[in-house]
Amino acid sequence: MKKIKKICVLTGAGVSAESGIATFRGAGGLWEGHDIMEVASPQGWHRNPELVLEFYNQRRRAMKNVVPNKAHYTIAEIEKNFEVVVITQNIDDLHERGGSTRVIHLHGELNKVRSVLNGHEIYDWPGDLHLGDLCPEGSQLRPHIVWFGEMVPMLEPAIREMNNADCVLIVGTSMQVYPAASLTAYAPGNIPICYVDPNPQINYELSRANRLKIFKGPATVEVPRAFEYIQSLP
Ligand code: BJW
Repeated sequence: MKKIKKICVLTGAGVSAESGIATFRGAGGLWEGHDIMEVASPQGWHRNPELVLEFYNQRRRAMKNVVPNKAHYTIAEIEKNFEVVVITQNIDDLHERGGSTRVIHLHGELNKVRSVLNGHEIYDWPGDLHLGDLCPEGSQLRPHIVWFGEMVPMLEPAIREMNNADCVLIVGTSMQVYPAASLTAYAPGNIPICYVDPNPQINYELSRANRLKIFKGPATVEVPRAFEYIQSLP
C-alpha cells in the first residue's frame, strides 16, 4: 500500500453545522421554507434579484457572527503531517479562518461578488450587495455563488487534486449535488476514503469505493477520530 502523503478533504454544510450555520436539506435546513429555484438559480435571479440579494445579504451578515469549530481546526492541523487540499462546497470562510491554507470553493464564496456579464471579474465584498452596485465596467454585480444549472468553474482544479490524492476525507455532505458528489470517482481506486457524517448517504460513486470507512456522528467528534485512523494507516 502506498504511504499517505496527500489528503483531499471534501466538505459540505455539515462541517459548519456545529458553528451554527444551517445545512440545506432536511428538517430545519436552509431550503425549508424556500423554493430552492427562487434563491439559487439564474432563473430566480432574473425573476426577483432583490429577493436573491437579500437572501445572500442575510447569510453574509450571519457568517460574521460564527466562528470555526473543532472540525475546521482539526482539518487545518492535518497540514502539519500531510499535504492537504480542502475542496469545499461551502460558501462560508470557516476553513480559512480555521487555518487551512489551500481551499478550493466549488460553489463560490459568500464574501465575493462578480459581474453578471463577465464571470471572471470577481471582487471581495464584505458588506451588503444591492441592485445598482456595479463593476468598474458598469455591469450589475451578483453574488459569487454557483447556482443550480450553472457550470462549476473550480471543478477542473478539484479533479486534478483528486487525481493525486492518497486518501480522501469527506465531511458533512449529503453527496447529492453533482458534480461535487462525483469527485471521489477521480481519486485512485485503491485509496482509503473516510466519510464523517451523522447520516451518511452512499451515492453511486461511493458504492464503488474499495476502501470506504464510515465515521457516523458529528464532525467535531468524528473528524479527530478519522484523523487518528488515517495516521494509523501503514
Ligand atoms: C453533519 C452535521 C454535523 C449535519 N457534522 N455532518 C439530476 C441528476 C443529477 C444531477 C442533476 C439533476 N438535475 C440537475 C442536476 C445538476 C445539479 C444537481 O446536482 N442537482 C441535484 C440536487 C440533483 N447540479 C448543478 O446544477 C450544478 N451545476 C451543474 O451541474 O452544471 C453542469 C452544467 C452542464 C451543462 C450546462 C450547465 C450546467 C451546480 C450545483 C450548485 C449547487 N449550489 C448550492 C447552492 C449555492 C450555495 C449556497 O447558496 O449556499 O450549493 S445547492 C447546495 O447544495 C449548496 C451546497 O454546497 C450543496 C451541497 O449540499 P451539502 O453541503 O451536501 O448540504 P446538505 O444539507 O445536503 O447535507 C448536509 C450534510 O451534513 C448531511 O449529510 C447531514 O447529515 C450532515 N450533517 N450535521 C457532520 N454536525
